[in-house]
Parts: sequence; C-alpha cells; structure tokens
Amino acid sequence: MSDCYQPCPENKFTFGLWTVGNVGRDPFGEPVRSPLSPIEIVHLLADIGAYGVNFHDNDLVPIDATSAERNQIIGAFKAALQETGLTVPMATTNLFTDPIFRDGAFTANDPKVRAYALQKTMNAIDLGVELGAQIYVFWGGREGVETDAGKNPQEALKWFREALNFLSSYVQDQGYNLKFALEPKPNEPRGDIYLSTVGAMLAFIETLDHKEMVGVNPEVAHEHMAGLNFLHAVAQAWDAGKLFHIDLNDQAFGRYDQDFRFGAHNLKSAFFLVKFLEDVGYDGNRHFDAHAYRSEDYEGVKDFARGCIRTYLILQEKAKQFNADTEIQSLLAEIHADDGAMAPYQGAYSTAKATALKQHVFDRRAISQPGHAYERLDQLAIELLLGVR
Ligand code: GCO
Ligand code: MN
Ligand code: MN
Repeated sequence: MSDCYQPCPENKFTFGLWTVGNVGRDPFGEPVRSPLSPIEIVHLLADIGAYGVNFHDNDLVPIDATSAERNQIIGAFKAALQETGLTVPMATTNLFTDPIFRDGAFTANDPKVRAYALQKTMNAIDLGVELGAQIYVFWGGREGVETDAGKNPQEALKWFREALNFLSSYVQDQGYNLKFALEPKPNEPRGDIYLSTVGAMLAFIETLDHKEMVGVNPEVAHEHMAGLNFLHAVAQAWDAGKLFHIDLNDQAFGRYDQDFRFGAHNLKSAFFLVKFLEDVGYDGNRHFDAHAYRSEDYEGVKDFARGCIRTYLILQEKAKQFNADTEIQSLLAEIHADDGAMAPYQGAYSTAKATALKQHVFDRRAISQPGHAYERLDQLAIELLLGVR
C-alpha cells in the first residue's frame, strides 16, 4: 500500500470518543471489547493521525460523577490533549442513554424532562466550551415516537424550537463563540424521529430566533437509511450556508443503522461526496461518526480509523485526478456547452424578457435528439475509481 496518504491538520479529521471507543454491544450481543478510558482513546486517536476528538458530556464525565470526580477527569483529559496536540472542535450532549429520556428530551411530554434536558445541555455546553469546542451538535435520538397516539407532532416541534431558542440565547448571554449543528436521522432508536432529513432540518432552522448561529450536521448513514441521496442533501446545506459540520460513515440502504467505516459500502457515492466537499472548499471538521465491525479487537479498531482517513485522502486524490483528466473534462465541456442563444431569457425577470420568451419558437424535436454521453462519462469515472486511468 502507498504510504503517501498522511492526514494533515487542514483535513480536520476528527472522531468521537464513542466511535473508536465503541465496545461492540448490539441489541443481540454483549460487548466484545473492554472499554478504554477517554485518555486511552485520545492516545489511540493521536497514534492514527486524527486532528481532534469530540465527545458527549457523559463520554467524558459520568452522569452521576461528583464535582471532585468531574474536576479530576477534566484535568486528566486536558493533560492528554496537551500531550498529544489533539483538539476538541465539537461537543454534544447525551440526551438518549438515561431512562429519563425514554420519551424524548426537548420533546418529551413531561415538562420536568424538558427542563432537565435544558439544564443538562447548558452544563454540557459549558464543558464543551471549556475544552475549546466551537461547534455544538444536537442529535435528537429520542426526539420522536413509536406511536402518534400520545404526542402532537406540531407541539413537539414547538417545544424543540423553544429549547433551541433558549439555548442559543444562553450561548449569547455567556459570550461563547459557539455554533449549533442540528443532526437529522429518520429512525433508531425511536420508531420515527422528528425532523428526519437534512431538508426538514434546514426548513426548521429558518423558524428559529437566532438562525444565523444554527446549521446542520448531515450524516451519510442517516440519509441512506431513508433511501436518499446524501450528496444532494449536503449540496443543499452548503448552498444555504448551513453546512456547519459533517458526519462521515457508510451504510447500506434499507438496513439497520450500520455506522460502517467511511467508503466501506458505497464507494462511488463517497467519491462524489469528497469531490464536492473539496471542490467547494468545505473547511469544517470531517468527523468520522462510525465504528469498527464487532468482529474486531483494538488493532482492528485502529485499522478502521486509519481506513476512514485513508479512504478520504485517496478519494481526495481521485477528485483531483477527475478534475485534471482531459477526456473527462472535454466530455464535461461538451455536456455543458452553451451557444449563448438563450442568454436574453436568463437571469432576473423583466416584463420584456417574459414577453420575448413567450414568443420564442422552440424546436422540441431537434433539442431532444442528441444523447447526453452520461454513460461514457460515468464509465470514465468508474475506471478512474478502479485505478485503471
Ligand atoms: C447516531 C448519531 C450519533 C450522533 C452523536 C453526536 O446515529 O447514533 O449519529 O452518533 O452523531 O450523538 O451528536
Ligand atoms: Mn448515526
Ligand atoms: Mn452522527
């Protein structure tokens, strides 16, 4: 294997404590790996060349820790960061593990649960900011239902909006330099989760009091679980100026929530995603929200983490190759050819333009005759990916 795919800090490759720290528990089986401490995870991530480590409040500080325990843990974690040079670009709250969240957090029917979720999130924001986080992710794993009999979905949205408004005001009140990134998912662990797609989340953000500080954190697996095209969701978020963070992993369509290594399953989609991110100059974190197969020990976990990074970097190189390939580029130039004849009708509306366009005679048959050469182009892309170009 070539050794030239080395990450550099500008790639901003990050992992959550919960990703390489995943012990391989699933609904049918017990853990297969013994838990690593946050300090051990920081060292593992430094070994494999990560830039940063992200965490949920309780990945780092157990939910029932005393304040003395909390201080000791945070001190030791900070020392490990200092020693390894790893950063904490993103933090988030665990609003799903504890039984109190069985009916949701910000959208739970019980006002005590909603208030507790706010309190827990304010504390977790304080912790994230203390460790340097500038992005705060909201993944509402329990914000949903198994049955619509007991909760009004519009009321739930109202509660979710109120919570985000409250928390964004809290951040401003504290003077924190922090942006929110909302992460949609269609289901798992709830039967249905509210605001299930990137598009739904983008529309919801427009209804918030401080929408300028709120964007999205799209995840490959989540759009794939819903059978959607992830790149299209990412492009829409980018276009809206809302791509604040991204969760990279992989997922077969129509399966359970798999969290596979980036590029492990849909290599072609992964290629077009990387090409998009590189072409537009996305400079946020590239967070791998995935975990190793349950078959692995910690050597396999390192193979998994290195694999995420290597695949991204290899696809980045392939994207450059695609952009420099003369045959591909001349085909694209043909496909995008424009003789300028329609220029008088393009751009902003005017009465004169509308009148002229209504009078223009189109030769529908002639326009529809030529093929688009997408077969040839796609095969060239495939051959490039297969390494024969
Ligand atoms: C999942 C989600 C989570 C979130 C994480 C950060 O499917 O479980 O992707 O991993 O990304 O909670 O907010
Ligand atoms: Mn996920
Ligand atoms: Mn995620």
